[in-house]
Amino acid sequence: MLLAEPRGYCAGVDRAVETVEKSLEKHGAPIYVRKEIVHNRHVVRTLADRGVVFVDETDEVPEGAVLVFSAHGVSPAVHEAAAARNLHTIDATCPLVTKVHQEAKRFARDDYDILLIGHEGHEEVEGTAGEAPDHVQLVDGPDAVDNVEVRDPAKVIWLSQTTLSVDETMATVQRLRERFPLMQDPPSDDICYATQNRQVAVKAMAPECDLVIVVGSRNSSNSVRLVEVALGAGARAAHLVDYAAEVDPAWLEGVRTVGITSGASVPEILVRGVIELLEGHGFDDVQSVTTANETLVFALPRELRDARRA
Ligand code: 2E6
Ligand code: F3S
Repeated sequence: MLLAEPRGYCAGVDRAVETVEKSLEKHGAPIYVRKEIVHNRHVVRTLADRGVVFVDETDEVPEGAVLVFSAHGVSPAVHEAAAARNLHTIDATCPLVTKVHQEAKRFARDDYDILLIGHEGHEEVEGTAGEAPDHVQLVDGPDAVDNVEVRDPAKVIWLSQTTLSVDETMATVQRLRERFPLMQDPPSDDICYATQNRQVAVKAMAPECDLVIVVGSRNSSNSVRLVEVALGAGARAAHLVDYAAEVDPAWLEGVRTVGITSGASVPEILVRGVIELLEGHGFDDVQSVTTANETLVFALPRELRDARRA
């Protein structure tokens, strides 16, 4: 059994989950969270059991209640809608998503056409695009490039969602650059350190693996990307599971080496469950494949800071 490192929680998820926990402690149940705080079924279920009410939109929240914005970020229109209902808002947006929002605002102010590479319908791109809807066009992968139109090819920049496949994004950028040779690059990487590190680790592990199991939820962009990256890097098979119970014993037939990793929104306890299941199937030689060490920690939102790990 090979264990990819790094895997699991990133600094932004750790901060977002702790933000909800501390908000519960400080304000008492119920508190409300717009969308899933992070895209993980287990995290959402556990918090719901503790009195967190997950809603789709601000209009489902009673006037004056506490509302936490999810790690994926929200547009200015959502902030305004919450203010109009006098909601007490706490923003758990990952600081690395906020950074992309700032870039979108800055280049919109300078009247650039902004080509936002990302997945249609994902909450993060809805929030980022909402910073400058008149300047942002979504580009959902290399095949979407032919449909892009810009006003001035000398004033174009690409930005991206934080959780994309690095390789697919570079393919999209290359196609864009063929059409718009003067296109500018983002001031810094938008695909975040955690997404990149988890992809590098699974790439290092995958060629050795007959099977890679990625722990993560279907709606978790970075988790789904790990399955694709594993397959692209030579794993003979790769599957996404939320829980150990979803591992199909048929997947293990003829498998000598199995690799395990997990998305940035996945608690380690779920990975433990998969490791124990595989140990039960005779995979008792466990080794790590480590490609980076992560030490980044983000401060909690200001109003909760005194409460951190109190
Ligand atoms: C916020 C921003 C980026 O679907 P996605 O991978 O974006 O989200 P999660 O919640 O699975 O991962 C963490 C995250 C939060 N990534
Ligand atoms: Fe943030 Fe990247 Fe995690 S954008 S929430 S550090 S996956």
